Amino acid sequence: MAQVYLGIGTNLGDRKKNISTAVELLKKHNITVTQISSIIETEPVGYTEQDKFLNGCLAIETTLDPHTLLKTLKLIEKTMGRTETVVNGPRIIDLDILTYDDIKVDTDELTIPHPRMKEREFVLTPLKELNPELVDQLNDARF
Ligand code: PH2
Ligand code: MG
Ligand code: MG
Repeated sequence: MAQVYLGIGTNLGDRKKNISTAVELLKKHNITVTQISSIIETEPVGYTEQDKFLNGCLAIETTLDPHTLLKTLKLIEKTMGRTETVVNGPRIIDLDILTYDDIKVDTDELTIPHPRMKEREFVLTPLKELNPELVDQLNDARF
């Protein structure tokens, strides 16, 4: 079983419901959700002309390899009605792989650890709540 941290974000529609729907869909795909952080309201970063987000982090356990997990997360996003908009733009749900055990992945489709997580308070604050040691280690060589 791999120990994985996911970032979750939403700023369209019923944001609270979107978070709980995504958690239910993860479970339906046989992904074990072991921890859910506090869900915080955050100002949009990157593209600022959009509504505030709800953000949080999830700890999950899965037998899926990183690319299969990514495909599953994209499928869940699509199932929930996500469509492509502008980069960093509004989204009904966003599920990002932050870390996967302590492995590194660098392909066209996927980079692990998530390349922008270190600069994003909306990721670091909830992640710190779940695993403060991990956040402290983010500047170590293995990340
Ligand atoms: N996600 C982005 C871009 N900007 N801003 C906030 N506050 N929360 C997000 O989840 C977020 C963002 C791209 O994934
Ligand atoms: Mg994202
Ligand atoms: Mg994403």
